[in-house]
Amino acid sequence: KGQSPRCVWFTGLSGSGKSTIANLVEKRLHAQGHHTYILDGDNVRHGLNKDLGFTDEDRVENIRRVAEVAKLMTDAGLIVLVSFISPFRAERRMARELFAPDEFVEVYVDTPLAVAEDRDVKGLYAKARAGKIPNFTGIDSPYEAPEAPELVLDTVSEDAETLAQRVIDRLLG
Ligand code: GGZ
Repeated sequence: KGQSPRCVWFTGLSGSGKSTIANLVEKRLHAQGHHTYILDGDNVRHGLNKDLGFTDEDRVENIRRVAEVAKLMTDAGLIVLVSFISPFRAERRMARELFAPDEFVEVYVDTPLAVAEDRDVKGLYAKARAGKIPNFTGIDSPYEAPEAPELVLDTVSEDAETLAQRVIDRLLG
C-alpha cells in the first residue's frame, strides 16, 4: 500500500499531550496499513542523545539530531511522528528546512502552562517550582510558541481522540 512519507513534528510544553496524541495517531495509521515511527524523549534521550541535558545548548543539539534522524526515516519511507518540546523557533525552522514543503507538518499542541502545570501528571512542575529541576520549560526556560504551524491542537476544549483524528485528516485527507 502506497503512503506519502512525512515528518509530523509535535511541539508543546511538558505535559501538553504530545505523546498521547502521537500514540493515538500512530495506532490509527497502523490500522490503515501505514508504516510509522515515533521519535520521543523515551527512545532518543536514553540512547542517541544520552550525552545531552536541558541547557539551551543541549536542547538545540537534541533537536538538531532528532531532525536529522527524522529526515533519514522519512527518506526510508516512514511517517515519522516527532514528539519533543522543541522550545525554540530557530531549531524548528532548521528541522523544517531539511524537508520538502509538503513533507513537514508542524503540530502545535497548544496547552497553556497553567493547564499543564495544574495537570502535572508526572509531578515535574511541582519539582521545578521547588527548584529541584533547573531549566524547566515554562518555569525558568523559555517556550517559543509556533507562529505558523500547519495545525494547532487545543487540548483544553477537545479530547485526545478528536485531536488525533484532526492530525490524520491533515495527513491523509
Ligand atoms: C523540560 C524536562 C526537563 C526540563 C526533564 N525541562 O513531560 P516529560 O518529562 O515526559 O517530557 C519532558 C521531557 C522533555 O524532553 P525533550 O527532549 O522533549 O525537550 S527538548 O525538546 O526541549 O530538548 C520532561 C522531561 O523531559 N524533562 N527535565 N528541565 N522537560
